[in-house]
Amino acid sequence: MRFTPAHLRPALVSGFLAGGLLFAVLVAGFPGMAPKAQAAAGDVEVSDAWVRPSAAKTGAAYLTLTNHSGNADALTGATSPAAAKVQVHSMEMDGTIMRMRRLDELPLPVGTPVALAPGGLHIMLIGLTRPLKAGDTVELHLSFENAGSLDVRLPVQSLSPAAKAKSDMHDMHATPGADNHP
Ligand SMILES: [Cu+2]
Repeated sequence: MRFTPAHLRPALVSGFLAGGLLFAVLVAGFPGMAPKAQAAAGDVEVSDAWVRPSAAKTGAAYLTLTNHSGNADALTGATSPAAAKVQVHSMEMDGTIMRMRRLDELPLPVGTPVALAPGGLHIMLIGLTRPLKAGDTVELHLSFENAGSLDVRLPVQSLSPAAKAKSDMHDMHATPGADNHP
């Protein structure tokens, strides 16, 4: 699935792929914000986006970025109303110690999904303006070297979208009519 500015709507968009594979993509523009003029913003696809609940001063956001343009691109920055600072971090073993490192930019090769997921690359939300509770949403403004910028809205949840979809299927099975989607 590809999101171009024309597809960016203020409402939360959930896409479900049939055929046994259930996957949800949550992408949205900020309400009240006019669509951006950068036509190239649609060249970067955002999927599997979510934020872990956090009652601490920092939090972590995860998403997968796929560059559908014909040129190499890079995530060069991010901001969020939910945090004072937003940084892209990598996690690497340094001897026996796991260290987080700040990346100035995250390269996005053509056509290769770059996954930011627990245990590896992540978006660090530093100086949270409020605790992140399951069911909340976090807005992220992503800036790319070539593709302009993109506003996405991430659900706060304790499981990855893939794991949550599985869990929701079980929940729906247990309680008919339950709707866990916002
Ligand atoms: Cu980090």
